[in-house]
Amino acid sequence: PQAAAQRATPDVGIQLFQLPWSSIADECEATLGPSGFSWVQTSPPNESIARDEWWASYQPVGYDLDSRLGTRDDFADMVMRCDAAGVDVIADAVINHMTGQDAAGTGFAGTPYAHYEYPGLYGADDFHHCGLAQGDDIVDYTSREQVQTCELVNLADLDTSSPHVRETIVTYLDDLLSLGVAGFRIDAAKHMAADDVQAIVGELPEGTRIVSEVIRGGAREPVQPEEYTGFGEVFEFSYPRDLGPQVQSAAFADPVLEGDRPLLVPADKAVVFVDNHDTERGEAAVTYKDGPLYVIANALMLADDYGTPVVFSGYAFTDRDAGAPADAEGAVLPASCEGATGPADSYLDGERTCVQSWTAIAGMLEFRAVASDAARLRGVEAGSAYGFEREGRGVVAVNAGDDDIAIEIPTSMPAGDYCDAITGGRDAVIDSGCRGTTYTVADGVARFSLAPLTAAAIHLGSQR
Ligand code: AAO
Repeated sequence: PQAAAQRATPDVGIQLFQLPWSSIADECEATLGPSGFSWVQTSPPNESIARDEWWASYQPVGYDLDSRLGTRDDFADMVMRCDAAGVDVIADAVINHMTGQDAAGTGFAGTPYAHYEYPGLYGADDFHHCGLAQGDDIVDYTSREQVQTCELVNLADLDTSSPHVRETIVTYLDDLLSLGVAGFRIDAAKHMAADDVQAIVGELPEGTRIVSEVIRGGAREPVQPEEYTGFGEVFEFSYPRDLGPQVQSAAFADPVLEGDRPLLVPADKAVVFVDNHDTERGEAAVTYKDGPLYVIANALMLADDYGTPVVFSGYAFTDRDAGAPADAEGAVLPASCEGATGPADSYLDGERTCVQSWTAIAGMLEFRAVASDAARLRGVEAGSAYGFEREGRGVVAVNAGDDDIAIEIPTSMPAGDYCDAITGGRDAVIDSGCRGTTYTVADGVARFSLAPLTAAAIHLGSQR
């Protein structure tokens, strides 16, 4: 039966938040490549202010690749090793702004700077000073002018309409491309006019992947993600805002399956996620702190048919600002995920969540490889349980509630026994049977008995 389970190469990313380059390289070889992640999104690679908080990475001092996460050589080595493992690198590009500290200082790699003065790169004339609010800060997101010409939390806002600024940014991005990165997350893209972003990325080689961060605001916000889809993809925040609360409340509703989902960008422009480094500290309904519910949310996303999913993996925190564990010089410590198979009951601050290593995630990547070309059929609800079929190729089911639930999902998959990809992971079929739970398809129905807070997934490649 495994031979029938042809595999596509699914487009699935993993955000490895604040993980040093040497560790990402190890992850590419040990886990990301073998599990079938096609790209990894890194934290910003350039020199930033020297502070312990994670968000120091979002205050560029310059574009030398020398940061708390590693040197230029470390970065280049990571890109090569990931590429050899079949994993593209998407770098987080902070190009909307420079630092936000009022006082002058010295960057992580020793470069002196002042607010609005970055020797060799930018001077006072290269920045917006909107004059619309105290301290030039954005206070009103319903004003396009404020959003795009005032400062995001005091960060020196580059005038991205200026030829010099554009050239300087393009030179930086070209440098990263010369090391082999496949593309960029464009940080704070909402705060740059879409025309400016388009002009900048238009200078990059064709095929460079661009994913813009444009947080979907309310209808009253004039700057919408749709403006940024002409030259790349965008993170679609409506997706986690829909999925997360459903999982959290164990009350599922089917998405609209015909065409693109309302209020969401077209599927081929959408990068979707359960949470990211901002939302796990903010609006996300479900994060690593929710353990099994987080597995359920990720399983549903990876089984779904809308957008390109990106899984998030960071470190545990109680203080929102706390950086990843670092040495005395501020360099973030390497971390290994060996032995991590699922969410822990509790975490110490700074402990890596290692989501990329979880058995269920590897299993769902295989599910996606086998089933993602098939239609996503209407879901079935049974109390707090919910599931759906990817027509003829896979079925996923979850129970987000507190009671045992039996759920039956009609399917055109061949009758037989299947090994569960959630508990059995990738290659869940073994000589003696299944690595994890066994489920049966009979009479056109897949039957699952699900304990509270568990998930199940079967696919053509997991038939016994
Ligand atoms: C730090 C300090 C500041 C200090 C500053 C300068 O915390 O106190 O002033 O340094 O010294 C990160 C951290 C910041 C940090 C910054 C620089 O999060 O704390 O500031 O680095 O070190 C907006 C942007 C969006 C941005 C987000 C944080 O549009 O681009 O704010 N995300 C990226 C990164 C992020 C990073 C930066 C940008 C800066 O991912 O990590 O900041 O490089 C509404 C708007 C959104 C807006 C949010 C937050 O969203 O729509 O556009 O995001 O508000 O202000 C509902 C609503 C939704 C709303 C959302 C809020 O869901 O529907 O509209 O809630 O969560």
